[in-house]
Amino acid sequence: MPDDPTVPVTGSAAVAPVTAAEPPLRRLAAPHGLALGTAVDLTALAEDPAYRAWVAEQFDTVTAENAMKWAELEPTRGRYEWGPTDAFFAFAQANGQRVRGHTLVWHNQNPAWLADVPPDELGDVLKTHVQTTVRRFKGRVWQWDVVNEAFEDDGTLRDTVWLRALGPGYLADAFRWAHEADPDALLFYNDYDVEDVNAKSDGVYDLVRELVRQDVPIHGVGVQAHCSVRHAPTTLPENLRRFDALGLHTAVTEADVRVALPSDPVKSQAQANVYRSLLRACLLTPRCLSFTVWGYTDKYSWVPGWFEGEGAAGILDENFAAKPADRALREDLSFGGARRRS
Ligand code: 9MR
Repeated sequence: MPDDPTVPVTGSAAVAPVTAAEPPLRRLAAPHGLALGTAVDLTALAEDPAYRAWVAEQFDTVTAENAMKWAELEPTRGRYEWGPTDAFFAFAQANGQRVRGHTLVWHNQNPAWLADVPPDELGDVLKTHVQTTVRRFKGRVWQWDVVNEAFEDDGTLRDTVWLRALGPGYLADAFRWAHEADPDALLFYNDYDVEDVNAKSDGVYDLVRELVRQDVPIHGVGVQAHCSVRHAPTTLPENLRRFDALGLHTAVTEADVRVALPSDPVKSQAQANVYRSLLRACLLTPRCLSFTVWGYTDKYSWVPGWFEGEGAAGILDENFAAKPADRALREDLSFGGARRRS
């Protein structure tokens, strides 16, 4: 394989294993001003050398798949457990990787003790959590998912513990609290099923436009992009463009593309096409900063546990062999001129 990242990588028909001589994804992405990332399973990172090596070599941004969620950080009220996350940051630093912090305000994976907090104390408790966490990693988080999944499919605000106790103002407050704690971090709103222009992404658009108008410190919108070959976005470029036009960064934050099991070559090729369309949408959007896959190998994928009969959603199979999807990403990053950043 050529060592020059501008030379195309070929061969999506017959999928050859990626060899050590090939340029890593991160190097192919660099001329585009785009960071290539993956979610990281910290247990696999500690126990599986092949997994660890691939994360270290291929990606320039990493997201802890679960370890930075509130239930993991503060299982007992008032006692933060930073150990696993510190190890994750040390790994990222050793490999020259930037961290996407995931996530501060969510309705899921919150500590059990939160259920016993009286509603009139929830605002203080949330502020303390946001600021304790952001301060702990001040200067070391590139992008924070400040608020995650706050919308329903119809574009209204999701009925969560936060909306009920604090009203809709909790969204702006969360961004202000995070900004106070680390003025240099890029602060994102992040959600799923907002890839297309649809009722849900319209709701997100209206919210962030209003936050921008009010000078609330929000800097970006993350589209998760949990897709399937049977349900692939068709209007992602238009959608990202409208957020870009507000002056906001965008990012593809959790890409995966599941197929009905068992997979076969036709499904794998269809999957590659979806990955390719996600990446292209990001490349077409001047302020799209990063393209993160939600786990790169099927070996540790969350998908089969959540979608009965579906899986094989990653770019590498369970044996770390490249699928057409991996080749498609390499091809698209290799062909075409580097995009101009605005
Ligand atoms: O991949 C994560 C999985 O291991 C957890 O069990 C699950 C619990 O909610 O969260 C998964 O990650 C989610 C992410 O944090 C937010 N967007 C949707 C992701 C997939 O469910």
